[in-house]
Amino acid sequence: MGTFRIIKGDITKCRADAIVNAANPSLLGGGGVDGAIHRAAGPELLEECRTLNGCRPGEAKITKGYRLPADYVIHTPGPVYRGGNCGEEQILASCYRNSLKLAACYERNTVAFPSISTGIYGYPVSLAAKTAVREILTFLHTQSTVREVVMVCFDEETKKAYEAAYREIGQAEFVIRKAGEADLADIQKLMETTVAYMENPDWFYEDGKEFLETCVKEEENAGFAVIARTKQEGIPAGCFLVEIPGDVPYNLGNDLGFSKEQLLLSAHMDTAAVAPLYRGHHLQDRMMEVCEEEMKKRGMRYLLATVHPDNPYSLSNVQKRGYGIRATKEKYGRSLRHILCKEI
Ligand code: AR6
Repeated sequence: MGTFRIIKGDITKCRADAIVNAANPSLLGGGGVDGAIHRAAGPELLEECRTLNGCRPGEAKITKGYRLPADYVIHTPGPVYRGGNCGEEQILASCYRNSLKLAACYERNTVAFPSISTGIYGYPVSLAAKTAVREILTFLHTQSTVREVVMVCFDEETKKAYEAAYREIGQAEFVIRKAGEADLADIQKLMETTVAYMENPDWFYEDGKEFLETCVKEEENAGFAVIARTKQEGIPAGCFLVEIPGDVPYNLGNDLGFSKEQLLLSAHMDTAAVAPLYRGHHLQDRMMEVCEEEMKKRGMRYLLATVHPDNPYSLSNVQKRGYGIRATKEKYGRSLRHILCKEI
């Protein structure tokens, strides 16, 4: 994962591979940081901007940096703040996301941002900072081209707001509890996000997820699910699903030559999803621990898991919790999987 820094300074002096400009939709210059960037880059920047045909709020376009120390300038018009109910947050999030995607596309390793929309466009800085930091960290946790993002704050108050937003995510506390039917939509969203950001979608086995509903139903004894939420705001941060399949052909115990009696005491430690923003908090491990405790209470003996052999993250996670590789074979169509087991 790349690094994120917050500094006080002037972005026009920044030696990043690319700096971001809080532009307006014409891309033809203006006041604030936009004016400062155009002054420092020289008139060639405006000439190149004229060829771009403007840019919609939330989108981003790239030019060379000319006389700036930065090689490139990524221009993104932020939203004008109109009270917060006009889609401002989504547009601001898109500014950060699209600027970072463009930087990665141009293989830039370091990117510097100003505080988009919090000057002339009037976005309250404490709110803007939360959205900005969330988007930047999510991006840094899910790709490896952009290695450093620097937030360049022009004044102390802005810097403090970004530092507070960063602290809030870094020091987040979580509540992990049994998931119920009311959590179903949040769990589905967590799983979709996990697949969307995965390096190799083949690592995630998406079919046969009908049991998800079984997992969250109180009366069912065929599964168990937990959801992790932030303590402060209840934001869904991760989920873990366990299936208790019983004596059926797809019970993984069959791949390990289990007897009928053993099959009835086996649980599939099936699916883990952690929101990219909250990676690094050991959530998968903590959720798995809760699930293992529950399986113990229910009298289960064999905890079974499958991991794609090329997925080093999941493999080291489960091995650290004491699961050993018992077999490696093609499962779920033609995809290779290690089958791991932990006896409790
Ligand atoms: N380096 C870093 N940050 C700066 C600099 C600098 N040199 N100069 C100002 N800031 P603003 P917006 C900070 O108004 O709200 C333009 O006219 C500033 O203190 O530049 O997105 C455009 O053409 C504030 O914290 O951008 C648009 O019309 C932050 O940069 C409109 O302003 C953003 O303030 C965009 O408004």
